[in-house]
Amino acid sequence: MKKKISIIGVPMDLGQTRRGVDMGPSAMRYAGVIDRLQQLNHIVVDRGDIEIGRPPKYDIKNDDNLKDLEEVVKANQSLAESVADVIDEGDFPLVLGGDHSIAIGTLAGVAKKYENLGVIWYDAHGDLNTGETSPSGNIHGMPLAVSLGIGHPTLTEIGGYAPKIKPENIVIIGARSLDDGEKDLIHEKGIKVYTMHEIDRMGMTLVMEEAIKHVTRNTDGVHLSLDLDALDPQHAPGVGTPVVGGTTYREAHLAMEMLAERNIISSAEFVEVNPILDVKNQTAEAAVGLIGSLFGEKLL
Ligand code: 4U7
Ligand code: MN
Ligand code: MN
Ligand code: MN
Repeated sequence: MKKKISIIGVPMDLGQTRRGVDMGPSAMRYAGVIDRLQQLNHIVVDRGDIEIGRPPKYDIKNDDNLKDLEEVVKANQSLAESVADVIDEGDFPLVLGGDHSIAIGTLAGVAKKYENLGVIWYDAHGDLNTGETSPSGNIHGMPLAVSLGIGHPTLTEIGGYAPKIKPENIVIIGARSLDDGEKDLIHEKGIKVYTMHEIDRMGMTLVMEEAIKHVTRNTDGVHLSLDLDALDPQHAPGVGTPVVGGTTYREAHLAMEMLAERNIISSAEFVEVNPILDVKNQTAEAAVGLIGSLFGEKLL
């Protein structure tokens, strides 16, 4: 199905401490994301990049264990506005990161426009930390909690409302690294998680069938948040927090192809591509390939 897709780049790297992930949007553009989507007959508008403030000194934790909080909040506020504008204009928002802290702004913009938003969180991690539970103070480990309304109020109130999403509308896929506080939150809120164990055991086909069922029950839109570290580091080496034992290149494509077949995704973001850590832009190219599959690319 032909779509009008608006691309928003977010050169954010302040949600974590490995510099270079701010170049992710460029790397995906150079890997041909626009051509790839135009080849599929979609109309593509590149809205350029969100401006990111630069702190006088990087990686300074505040008293709440949140690094570079002010700049992260500012950028996410403006991202939320851009994303909401894109939806108001009837376009599909495709956000390119940047570290995963930008999901706070993306979801603040998207959820404003949906009553009951479903979320697929494709990631090695849960991103369910708060300043209290985080071992790192890195905000890219917190966006899913923040969107549930859990965490520092300056983060949860971005966009002027909270929460953005409900625990029963979320599915996490590909998890293999969860901190204790995140595990507690998953149990407490009853969040559906397909860890690598379930993917091994059931196969990606069944996992995606169940996941799609889960996020489309009672929802009026579904957001895909894809962290490239969900893929095994063999296939996506250019990420800041790689974890061995991830989904294969083909499993990730199959997941995207199944989402395309069902045409359920109404907004998406691809995050954590770090060109400094990458090998010949392989991770950005993998991301662009996955974007192709999500938007309907097929061999025959
Ligand atoms: B990503 C971590 F402790 N959980 O909070 C943390 F393991 O957006 C990693 O998924 C977070 O890449 C990874 O710092 C965040 C850590
Ligand atoms: Mn809403
Ligand atoms: Mn991750
Ligand atoms: Mn993540």
